[in-house]
Amino acid sequence: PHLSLNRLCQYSTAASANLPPAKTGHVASQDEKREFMSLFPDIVRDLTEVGSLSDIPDAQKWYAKVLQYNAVGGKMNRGLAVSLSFKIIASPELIKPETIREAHLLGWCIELLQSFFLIADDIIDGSDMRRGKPSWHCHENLGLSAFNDAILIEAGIYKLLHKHFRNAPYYMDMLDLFHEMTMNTALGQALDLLSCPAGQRPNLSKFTMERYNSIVKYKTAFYSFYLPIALSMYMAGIRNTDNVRVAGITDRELHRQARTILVEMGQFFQVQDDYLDCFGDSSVTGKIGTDIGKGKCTWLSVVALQRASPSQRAVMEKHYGIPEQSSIDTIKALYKELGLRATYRAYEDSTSSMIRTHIQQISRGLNHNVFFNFLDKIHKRSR
Ligand code: DMA
Ligand code: MG
Ligand code: MG
Ligand code: MG
Repeated sequence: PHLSLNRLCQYSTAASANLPPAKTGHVASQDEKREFMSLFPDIVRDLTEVGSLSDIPDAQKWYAKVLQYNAVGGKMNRGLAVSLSFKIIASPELIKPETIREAHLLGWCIELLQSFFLIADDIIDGSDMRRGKPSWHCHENLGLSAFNDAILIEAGIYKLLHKHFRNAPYYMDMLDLFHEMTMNTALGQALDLLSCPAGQRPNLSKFTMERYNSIVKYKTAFYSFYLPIALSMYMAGIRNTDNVRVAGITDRELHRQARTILVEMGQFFQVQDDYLDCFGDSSVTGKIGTDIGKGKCTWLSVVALQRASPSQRAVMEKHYGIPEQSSIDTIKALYKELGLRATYRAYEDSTSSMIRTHIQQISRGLNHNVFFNFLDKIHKRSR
């Protein structure tokens, strides 16, 4: 069904009042998180108190409000990953308060990219809740005008990069990288949407694991996993597993290696996201699942179709992608009948150990802890 403004928000602010605050998982240390968060006021100031905005005070105030509502409140794994990785791969003389601060600034740029995509994603997916509160388009009936705020946030990335990095030798590489990651993510979102075109029944014959892997590689893995590590590599220069500086900051082979592992991890992360959409606890994830009702090509739907008998497939054909609660319940019951929860638990263990093995197989590349740290953060996650 096409987006229409009056259908945009079924979510009421009152519903969120009953939710306990989102629980924190096993993420970066509290100190690192606090240090990262302590930069946020500077980010808002950089973006809103630059000379040119003082002649449009209303827009200036609005922008600050948009940032405060949308850029914080998540797990911040992506943002924190830049400095965590930088501390592992950079030579000791490079690790000092100024460079850690720069790594945090880049981390905030990723968090802004994430908020930009999430505002749009929630409008598109009809998701009324995010991080335990109404999605931005549901906040104060913003509706589709929320989309302009997504654009504002994206533009902020380039303002920050220009302000803080324009003289860095890797400025161009970083700009290219942000542009490439944005393009990839949007292509992934396009693929995601093509599986369930507006006004049509989902085309279940397209729900293959191969297709699924492409969707999630593009829509999630690049910007969530490769981007933070690649940024830290640009900042640090590159050292191999024996801590010997092996290459310039843009060494292609090392980037290719990192990218391969990180894309694998990102795909794993999105499988978890899909599982949590259906079987997660909203008070922990801070969002309400919409995948079944929207007819998304998810890991659960693909595995279900692989396993379904002809009559079970018919249930999918009839009920998948119908937003009525009774259809959603029917699909959830089918998932349970097919044993998908146990399949997921087995998948989670085997994929995590497979990725671990792949990391160990990197012989002349980056310090393995860059990858292990990231993997530890997502294994068995519930939010
Ligand atoms: C996430 O897909 C991808 C992007 C680029 C935001 P999703 O719709 O499954 O994410 P979520 O479950 O957070 O809405
Ligand atoms: Mg979504
Ligand atoms: Mg989506
Ligand atoms: Mg999801």
